Amino acid sequence: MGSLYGSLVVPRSRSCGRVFVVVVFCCLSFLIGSSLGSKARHFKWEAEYMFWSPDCIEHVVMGINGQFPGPTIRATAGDTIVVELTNKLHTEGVVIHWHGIRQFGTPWADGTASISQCVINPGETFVYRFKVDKAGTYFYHGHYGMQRSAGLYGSLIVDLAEGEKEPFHYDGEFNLLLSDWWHQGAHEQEVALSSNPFRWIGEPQALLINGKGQYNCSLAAHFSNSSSILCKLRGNEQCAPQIMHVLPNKTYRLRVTSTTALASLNLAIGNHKMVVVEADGNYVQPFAVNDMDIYSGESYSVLITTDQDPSMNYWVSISVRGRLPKTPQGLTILNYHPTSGSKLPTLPPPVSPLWNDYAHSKSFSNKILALMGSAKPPTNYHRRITLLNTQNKINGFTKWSINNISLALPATPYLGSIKYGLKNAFDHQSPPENFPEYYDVMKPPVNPNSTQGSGVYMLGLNSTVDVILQNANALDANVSEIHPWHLHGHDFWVLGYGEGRFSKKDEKKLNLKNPPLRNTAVIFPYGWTALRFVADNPGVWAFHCHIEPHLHMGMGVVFAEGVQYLKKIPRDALACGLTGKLFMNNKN
Ligand SMILES: *[C@@H]1O[C@H](CO)[C@@H](O)[C@H](O)[C@H]1NC(C)=O
Ligand SMILES: *[C@@H]1O[C@H](CO)[C@@H](O)[C@H](O)[C@H]1NC(C)=O
Ligand SMILES: *[C@@H]1O[C@H](CO)[C@@H](O)[C@H](O)[C@H]1NC(C)=O
Ligand SMILES: *[C@@H]1O[C@H](CO)[C@@H](O)[C@H](O)[C@H]1NC(C)=O
Ligand SMILES: *[C@@H]1O[C@H](CO)[C@@H](O)[C@H](O)[C@H]1NC(C)=O
Ligand SMILES: *[C@@H]1O[C@H](CO)[C@@H](O)[C@H](O)[C@H]1NC(C)=O
Ligand SMILES: *[C@@H]1O[C@H](CO)[C@@H](O)[C@H](O)[C@H]1NC(C)=O
Ligand SMILES: [Cu+2]
Repeated sequence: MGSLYGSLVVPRSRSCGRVFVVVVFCCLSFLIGSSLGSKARHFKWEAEYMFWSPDCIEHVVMGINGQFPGPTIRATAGDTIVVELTNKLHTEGVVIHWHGIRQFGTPWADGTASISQCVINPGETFVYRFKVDKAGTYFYHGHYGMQRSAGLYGSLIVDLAEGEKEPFHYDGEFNLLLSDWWHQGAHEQEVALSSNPFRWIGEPQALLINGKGQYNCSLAAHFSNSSSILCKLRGNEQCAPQIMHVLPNKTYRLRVTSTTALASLNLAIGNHKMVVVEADGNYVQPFAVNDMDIYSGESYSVLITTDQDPSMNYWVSISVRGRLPKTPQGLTILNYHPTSGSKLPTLPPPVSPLWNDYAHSKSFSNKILALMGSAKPPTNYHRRITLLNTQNKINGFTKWSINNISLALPATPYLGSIKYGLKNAFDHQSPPENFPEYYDVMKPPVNPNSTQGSGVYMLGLNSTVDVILQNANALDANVSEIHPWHLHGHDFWVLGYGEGRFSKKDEKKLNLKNPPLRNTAVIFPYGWTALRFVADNPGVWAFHCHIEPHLHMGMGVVFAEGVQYLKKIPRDALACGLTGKLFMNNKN
């Protein structure tokens, strides 16, 4: 069997070193942590365009401090993160959203353009200061235009506070930040999606694991009958896979996050089962699987045990789910030391489930339940909002709408316009709470036209809100897509998934006993998903499909609660639009 990196032989000590480093780091941080407690962690970042070869082909990507993906933030629960972000993009604004961090007391640091803040102009610096209050696996990404598609993302990992223990054991860990990559630049994609006639961006050219994929060659070429050629990589290329070096008979925690623009993924590791233990920063009842789905916006921790033949190597693969795949699997290698060097696995990569085997996906989603002892949802809700997801036309342009309104973000961030009672900053009519009884979710809309809007769902502070996400047929017959919905500022309980239109009889089947807490939940084609959350975080919060083109086409809503209780919103966050003018006229 061939060697992956011709001349590269990974010395044994590197892998041993990894385990030692973890141990030493834990001891050190225990000593420091126990005497000093939580601390502020400062970062100085510059967002910039740069040349990079994520999939062995050079393109322009959006990076941070010359890195793609951006630097990993590692912190301890209770710490304050301070990121001084300077915009070095020259011709466009930028913001960064800290995905999964609830931003209690700091809604202006949520990093959503037009919602929580004004974009940071070229050359300007904005300071994100917020507390990471809960251990878990998170990430960050751009939240303006399609900057996430351009490559603006990275990992954010929060360790448990000193003295606390995970409800599972592991000897070492790896981080797998998953994404998808197009050769067409993000600006061009944006223009394509906003054009009439509509131009779809198509499937990604490559799937990336920690920002690395291969477009013009394959690590597994010798297992396929296609004409793909075997990658000849030295190991130091930007697109060379990051090999996961492990020791036999150990347990590893894999922190898996998906920041894909479009692709829903299935992750598998040859010959190894994965035990799911964490979802979106919350513990789940552990369960073992051979492969797992992950949708954009989600994060998981899974445990693997290195109990397989250590003289072999094993594939780690990601493949597209829910859309007819036109993108090769993303691959890296699980490498047991010392005997197996950098050899390619002798078995073909795992075969992923059929892209449209939704029963497989639903079975996985339904296995995710809260770990015993986790916070339970309130038994009753105060308000239920049903959100119908449809694809529509607006003056001939293709959009996504929620209860017939396609979200069009205003120029002035809601946080400021609501706080200061500015009447003309956004639509003051509240968006619909439901959709007409007669609407057939199984068929293309009879009248496909909808409208654009910028209204807000104003929630009572501390009220319990149920959201029923209702999927439907898109514009074309027999098409209904997957949409992973992500809520800012809160976790929600996922009370259940179901088929067709949500009805009274579904009500009784909702899980109030051990629903998982999450920040992202999928709606399956033609299905519904029921969520519950407590609106206990004063601020304005986006709730949207995490598929970047869908959000760009209006697939989102805005929630606000308790904004009047916010004392002082940093002016830096609101120095644009009508709030910018307000400050200019009112200098004190
Ligand atoms: C693949 O891309 C890399 C980087 O651009 C290039 O060096 C290499 O020659 C390409 N290989 C093929 C077969 O096109
Ligand atoms: C490749 O072709 C051979 C012979 O036609 C076939 O037996 C095998 O299953 C094919 N493999 C794949 C991965 O399609
Ligand atoms: C791993 O554990 C198995 C079963 O306990 C044992 O047979 C094997 O020798 C161990 N391998 C190593 C490399 O320690
Ligand atoms: C939808 O809007 C278009 C114009 O944008 C119009 O021509 C068409 O008749 C409308 N469809 C219906 C069913 O009203
Ligand atoms: C959406 O709006 C159009 C045009 O106003 C209307 O004809 C259609 O019935 C509405 N659909 C729903 C689901 O409310
Ligand atoms: C909301 O809940 C918080 C925390 O439980 C409490 O401090 C606050 O007073 C409540 N506010 C309202 C308006 O109910
Ligand atoms: C949609 O599916 C139905 C039932 O399976 C079928 O009768 C119909 O022809 C399909 N329509 C299209 C446009 O594919
Ligand atoms: Cu979507």
